Amino acid sequence: MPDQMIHTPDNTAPTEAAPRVLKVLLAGPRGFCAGVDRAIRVVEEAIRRYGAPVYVRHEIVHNRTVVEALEAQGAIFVEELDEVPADGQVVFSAHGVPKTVPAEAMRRNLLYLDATCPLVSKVHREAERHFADGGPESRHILMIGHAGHPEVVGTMGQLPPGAVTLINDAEEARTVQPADPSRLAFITQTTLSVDDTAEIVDILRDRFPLIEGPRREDICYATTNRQEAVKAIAPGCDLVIVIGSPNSSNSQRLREVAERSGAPRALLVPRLNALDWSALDGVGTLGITAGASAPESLVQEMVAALAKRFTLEIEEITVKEENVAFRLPAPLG
Ligand code: 0JX
Ligand code: SF4
Repeated sequence: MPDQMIHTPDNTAPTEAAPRVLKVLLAGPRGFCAGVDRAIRVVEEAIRRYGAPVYVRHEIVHNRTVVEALEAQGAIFVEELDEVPADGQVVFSAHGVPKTVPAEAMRRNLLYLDATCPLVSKVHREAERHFADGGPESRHILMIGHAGHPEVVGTMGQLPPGAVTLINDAEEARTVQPADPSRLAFITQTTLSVDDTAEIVDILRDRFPLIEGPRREDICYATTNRQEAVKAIAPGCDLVIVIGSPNSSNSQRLREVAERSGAPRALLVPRLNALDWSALDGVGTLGITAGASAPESLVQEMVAALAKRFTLEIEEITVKEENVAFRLPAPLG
């Protein structure tokens, strides 16, 4: 009898069950946008040119992993300029700052670099154009956005107090009572929900037919594309994980969009070490995306950990290719 036909207890023993299959749908685009990439490069380049420490006013982008990596290179994060010493160099975050901030930096002779995303600066210029120096052409501005968010504070702070009224939601759009409804304009935060904002804009245009504004809103390409991508994967998923920080507006919106687009559950998870594995019980298809401030390494870290527990079937679903890049601000570019 040939050797290979001998059945020994070893080769007949049942083998350990293979890990169960988990299908993973990766949304594309996801993660870093051009404004975030530029803002991080501003800090890195400032440290390279001027030496550590370089101060950064507010988290450069809303992500702890990014902040900690820059701290390791010599960045010091502060909330206000008065925490920056007299001879310090300071970078303003991607979200933008009120006009009072560069004015104060100049008054103190601080060397400052502005990492405000060019797409946020564009909204600042729009606001100034509508305000038209408060002259006869001036329009009162309704800003659609979330109270207290640094981008909203920065954009409203381009104009004198009282020039802009914040509209947080559809209810406020229905009830706002501007002094002169014939001289109005609207602008928006760049990281809002595309669908919620469309509803608010419709209400404003209905109530104030003469209101001026962008064709749709000021939501940026990156926010729009990431929401479209999560909409494409959500209906086929039992759970969507959005990698991003709780203080990241665009990441929060991705989580909401996932649930509204058909995912039974969506979780915002800053990174792997915050994942509660029991969330995957009973999940056959998992969607993964990442906010505009979340590094791709955090996605890969999660996929690698999943691969240790499951047999993964990964599919990448890309709804749009992006090729946007911004130059560094003048002193560095
Ligand atoms: O909270 P946001 O989404 O505005 O900011 P985050 O998470 O830092 O994203 C990148 C910066 C976006 C500015 O528009
Ligand atoms: Fe700029 Fe949009 Fe990125 Fe904000 S999310 S930094 S506006 S590209």
